[in-house]
Amino acid sequence: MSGEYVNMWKELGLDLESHDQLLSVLGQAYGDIFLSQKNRPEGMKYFDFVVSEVHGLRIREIMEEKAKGNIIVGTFCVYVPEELVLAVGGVQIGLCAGAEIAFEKVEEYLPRNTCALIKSSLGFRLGRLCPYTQAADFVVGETTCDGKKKAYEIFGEMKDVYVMEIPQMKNDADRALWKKEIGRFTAELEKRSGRKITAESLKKGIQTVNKKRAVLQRLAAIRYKYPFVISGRDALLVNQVSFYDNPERFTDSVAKLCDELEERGKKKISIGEAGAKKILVSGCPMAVPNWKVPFVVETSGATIVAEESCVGERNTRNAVKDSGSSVDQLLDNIVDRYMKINCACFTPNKERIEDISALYASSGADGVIHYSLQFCTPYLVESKKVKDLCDSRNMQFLAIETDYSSGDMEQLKTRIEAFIEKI
Ligand code: BJ8
Repeated sequence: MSGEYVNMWKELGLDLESHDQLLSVLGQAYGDIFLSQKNRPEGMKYFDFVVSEVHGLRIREIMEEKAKGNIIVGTFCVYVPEELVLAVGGVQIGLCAGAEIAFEKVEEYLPRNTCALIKSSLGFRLGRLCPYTQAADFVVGETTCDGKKKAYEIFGEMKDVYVMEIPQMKNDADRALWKKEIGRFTAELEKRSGRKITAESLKKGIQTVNKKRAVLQRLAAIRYKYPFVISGRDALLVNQVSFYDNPERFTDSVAKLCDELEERGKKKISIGEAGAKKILVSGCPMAVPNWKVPFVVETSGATIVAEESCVGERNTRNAVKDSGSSVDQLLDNIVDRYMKINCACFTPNKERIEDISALYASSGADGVIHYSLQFCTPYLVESKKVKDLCDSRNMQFLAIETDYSSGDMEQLKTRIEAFIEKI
């Protein structure tokens, strides 16, 4: 990334030396994991460009939005409704939490046995390495798992943090609580932006986010039909970029990619070896730049064809209805849609198991790899339920538990290769 951004990074308070090192490590990893693939779709060039400018051009655009008086909202969970942020003219950014950054410092604040995603979110802040966190006017936390909930108390000592209470169950009382929280968040956004949400602005926000989800669903459906026209790595990258790119431009770029993929499908143009096994990955979200498991899977004789994850299907299924003429009716639609995100933090959560079963069938997968981060109690507990589902349906199943280090790459590779051979 060019030196033209150095002043901007300085103003954002980044640790320039460590930031340079981070960019160089990321550039190397990106080359090895993504650019080395053969026969990639042309449409991925847009995403390569976005990643190459992830701390440059996109940050500049965000700073321009800020200068116009639009609020910048950082998030760590797909439960935070982007529709509302757009309705006040703001920009919502899903903050990275996919790399081991400043873990030594982090462990002065959090127990060592905290999941890597939580440690990473704090690490980027403590290490002053994420321009998005620095640029955000405030960060929205949420009461999902215990680790996150408590880590936001620490995060709040270093950054303006607003916490949304997320229900833990799916009953009427929980819906009522969630409706109240959506109302409280709406008021917060109006206060911070100095703008009132209207039925018109909210409808527009809903439509923009629906289009983004619809195009990602289109991408998913193409992969089910033509599983080898794009790698799982590239599809994951597209989903990761959806969290910080301009929504309209992103939607157009994915639509173009989808057009190309359909053509490739018809012409039988493939990225992989004939006979590769098709894998459904299910579990914890893979935030940028967490690409370890997809890389290992796809260099072991398989292609990932679907992700039951918040960076994947769990976040893109279900649109928000845009019918309704008042803000309150539209807020109800938002409440209903978000209550259907079947995160493992809910209890009971049988809907997630049903989702996995349906996705296995629609994607035509040959096997399921359940991916949990170490110390992530919600997903580790549900891993057994996913195994039970797979056993009862004769679906091949492998559970892996890992972190963001590269220390277990060889071990993972051995297990994943053996699993793929067995399918
Ligand atoms: S809606 S999955 S994005 S909370 S991996 S921090 S659960 S200990 S990320 Fe998530 Fe929202 Fe749910 Fe989705 Fe805790 Fe587990 Fe760590 Fe996790």
